[in-house]
Amino acid sequence: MSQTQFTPRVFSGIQPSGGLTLGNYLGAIKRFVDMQDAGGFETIYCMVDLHAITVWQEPEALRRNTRELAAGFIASGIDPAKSILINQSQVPEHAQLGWIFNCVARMGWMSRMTQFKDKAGKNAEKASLGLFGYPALMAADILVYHATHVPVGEDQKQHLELTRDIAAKFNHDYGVDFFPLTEPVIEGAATRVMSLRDGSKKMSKSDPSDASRINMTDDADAIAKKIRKAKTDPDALPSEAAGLEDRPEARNLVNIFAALSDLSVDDVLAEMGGQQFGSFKPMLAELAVEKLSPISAEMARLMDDPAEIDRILARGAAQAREITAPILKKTYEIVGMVGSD
Ligand code: AQP
Repeated sequence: MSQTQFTPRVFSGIQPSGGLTLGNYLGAIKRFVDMQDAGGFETIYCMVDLHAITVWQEPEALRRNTRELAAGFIASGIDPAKSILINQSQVPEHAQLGWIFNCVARMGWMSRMTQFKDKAGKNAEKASLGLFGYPALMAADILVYHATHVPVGEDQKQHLELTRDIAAKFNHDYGVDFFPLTEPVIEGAATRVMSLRDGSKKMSKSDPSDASRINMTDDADAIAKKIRKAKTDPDALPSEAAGLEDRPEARNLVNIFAALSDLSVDDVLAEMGGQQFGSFKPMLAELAVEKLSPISAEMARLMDDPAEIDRILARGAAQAREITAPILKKTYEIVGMVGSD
């Protein structure tokens, strides 16, 4: 079978399941902006509202969080004139392809997803079916654009492998070369930003402890206080990255510093090695405020005009459907749905 050449296309999304965190910013959005500005790719970025409701969301909070997330994307540098910006539910082909992929993915594959186990915990019986099926919809989000590259944080690696498995099984079962094997792009110093209270846990917007994360809407005082109180150990910073092994909290703060300043961890430690946290933390707080304050101020300004955000998302959905409708139609045709041929 000849190898199809796919248009270089980037897709990624974030759930509007709460306010944006520094983890989402460094692990995802900042890199979305880099890929948009680097050129060479069509870029599509998404507020994945259908994923958010796999756990309970108050409707008004979901609406607000979706608009605030869109404001966060734009304030961070996503330009709706350069990238397609959408909320998932306005592009129905995501969910339609998601159903087909529910029928391609195997129960055994889904049962191995560690994020489901983490999120459902001991209460798996009470988790929604949507939470279990989430990775098949995520595969559809990506493949309904024939996206070739997906920038994500480390925690999404397993879901990206499943996306490739689904594409490969679909292509094999139907004897086609229709869906690409998408490449995950997991790069940079902050692919896994950890909780400020526990270096073994990912910083997460749904962590019950607000002190565990920096929210993109935190003011300068809140950021400084959370960094000052961040858990650390009593030792000074090492001069090389190897010295951070077995020091998860120290490594986390250095990774955050490196990612915010666009330096490597080695460069940061070459300069800061030997410093105590008493002097490093205020520098980190100052850097975080310098980088995040302009974004949160712009988010607040954009949130003053939610109708404009809605217009941007509606325009994005129309552009997106020019890509997704033909891909879904062809998928239906391959699968054998009458009315699509
Ligand atoms: N701590 C993190 N470090 C680096 N990257 C992260 N991402 C999330 N947390 C970190 C990346 O952000 C993108 C969007 O993630 P998501 O909101 O769709 O889902 P999530 O990974 O489950 O994020 P949260 O904050 O933990 O949300 P909740 O609490 O609702 O589950 C992804 O690219 C992810 O890798």
